Amino acid sequence: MAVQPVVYGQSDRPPRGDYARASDDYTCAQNWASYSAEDHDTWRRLYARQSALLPGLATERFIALLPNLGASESIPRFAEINARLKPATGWEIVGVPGLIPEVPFFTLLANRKFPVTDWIRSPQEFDYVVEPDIFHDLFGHVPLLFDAAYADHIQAYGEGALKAHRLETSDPRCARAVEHLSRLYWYTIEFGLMREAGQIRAYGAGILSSPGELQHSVRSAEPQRMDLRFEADLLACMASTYKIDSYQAQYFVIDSFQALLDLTAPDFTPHYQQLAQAA
Ligand code: HBI
Ligand code: FE
Repeated sequence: MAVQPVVYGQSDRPPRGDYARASDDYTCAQNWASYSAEDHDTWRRLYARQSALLPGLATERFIALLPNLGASESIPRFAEINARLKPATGWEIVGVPGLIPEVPFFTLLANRKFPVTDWIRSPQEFDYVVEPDIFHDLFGHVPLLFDAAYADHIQAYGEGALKAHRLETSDPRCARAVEHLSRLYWYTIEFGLMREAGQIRAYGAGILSSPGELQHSVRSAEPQRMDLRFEADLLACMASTYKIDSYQAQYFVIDSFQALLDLTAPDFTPHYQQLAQAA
């Protein structure tokens, strides 16, 4: 079935990926032979620049797990990563042509399948690419899938997001539940900070894959940094809008992945009802 292309947030631009080759669940096999020498060189340069910036800015846990990607001189093969990832936390990465609709995205996460865009940015986009490419997804998201608590949280997010989608379509008191929950994803999995040995460190994929935001989010005096510890913090996070094309004005700081898993374990229905009333 030729799937409908979807681009998150930017409806006026054709999507980069070739959605015609994706299957019903939006996944497509990684065609490793199709990468050019220029593609591999872009990966090598992105990996070298970003990994040199990590010490003192990224969480030690991320730095320790990064070598699980295997290749730094060329684009990793998904099958080789999966040979290590599946036994570690039961996850596997699957190729996708780019951003996919919410319910297929949540369904993959709920089944411990992490969607990884299979194309890489052009050399001209070295410093910034509008849609997440393979470097953002592999370098930013995949190393922490080797951490048990983080891996459990991401699956719980997928299951919770499918529930939020059911709730917002069946219960008017839970209006915009998916949007509210997506903000939690944004402020943790994409742009989250963690307190580690009393220091602020980054674990969000959007920060870890960005040369500028890694420094800004951890060192700059500008942004607000709020604790994400208690239910009130969770509601504040889910009530906070975000920007997709500039540094965040605020960040949320967790104490550990286990603490995030515990904080988000209870039923979110009351949170959705409270947020729908407040808006
Ligand atoms: N699709 N491939 C891909 N990767 C994402 O990170 C992604 C997506 N679709 C939707 C989405 N993220 C977020 O908007 C969800 O929180 C809804
Ligand atoms: Fe991402």
